[in-house]
Amino acid sequence: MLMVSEEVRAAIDARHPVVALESTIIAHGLPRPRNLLVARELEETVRQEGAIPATIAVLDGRPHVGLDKEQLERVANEDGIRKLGHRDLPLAVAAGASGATTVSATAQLAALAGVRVFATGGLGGVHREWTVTQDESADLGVLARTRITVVCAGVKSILDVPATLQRLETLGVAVAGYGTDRFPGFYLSDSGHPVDWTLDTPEQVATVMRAQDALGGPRSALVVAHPVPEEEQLDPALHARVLADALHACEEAGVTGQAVTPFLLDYLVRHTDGASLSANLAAVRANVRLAARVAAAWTEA
Ligand code: PSU
Ligand code: MN
Repeated sequence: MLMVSEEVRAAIDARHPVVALESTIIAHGLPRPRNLLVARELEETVRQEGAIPATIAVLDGRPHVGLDKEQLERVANEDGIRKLGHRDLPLAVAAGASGATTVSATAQLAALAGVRVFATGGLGGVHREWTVTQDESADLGVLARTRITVVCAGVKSILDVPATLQRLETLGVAVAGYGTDRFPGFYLSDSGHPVDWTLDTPEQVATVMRAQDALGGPRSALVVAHPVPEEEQLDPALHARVLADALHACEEAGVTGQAVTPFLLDYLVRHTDGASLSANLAAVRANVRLAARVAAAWTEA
């Protein structure tokens, strides 16, 4: 049932570095037509670093690991493409549906295919107002039970960052700052919250991955929290102002569930004159590059 592209299959078999990429960021996280350009650019970045990109999505009921040109275009441009968390995968397969995969679904499919390293922008997490809405991304639960290394820029400030860090701790997901002892805030290099561990090189990340496997225990993930370079972050004052407006607009519009994250992301792009998009892209690009280096260090030994 899993459709692994020939190129990705060959790379996995040869222990050549492979980086999984999620597709929700393309279909629902970035505006058209920029999204397709970014999707291609991210794949190209992985290749420049000597690794093979494996973008993951479900097309006509088939989970794909590694997309060809036309398939990537469908993810970026097809109207009605769904957003699929891991719980949606069997339903989408049975219905013959097409959808972009979130971190939770991408992590599950990557692990199934044997891809160990995954790059994304930001993880889903605990939403503000959790006590009322109980909205916590399924990403966290899946990371607690999936042996994958996720390179991300932390979680978006649209979420409750300390609550998300606490949930990661409770769920037993390993978290390390890359080159920092601060948890990054996606658009911002520093969320204002610390992390307990710091890793400074791809080789150190790979050493942790090997220790995870050697130590047994639950098959949980490793989150490598990689801050957006300070000179590319969103201006913190602009960020604080627009975020407050965005959260207010979301509540006013009565947006709930899966629609919350795309609504807030879109609001930020429109009300920062694209500055949030620039910071977003800078973060994702840097993550993809680092993930390729981690994948290389991982497959080397
Ligand atoms: N963070 C981003 N951009 C995104 C997402 C998160 O910076 O597009 C997407 C990811 O695919 C993530 C998903 O897995 O949102 C989380 O959605 P939810 O809160 O519905 O689980
Ligand atoms: Mn959610």
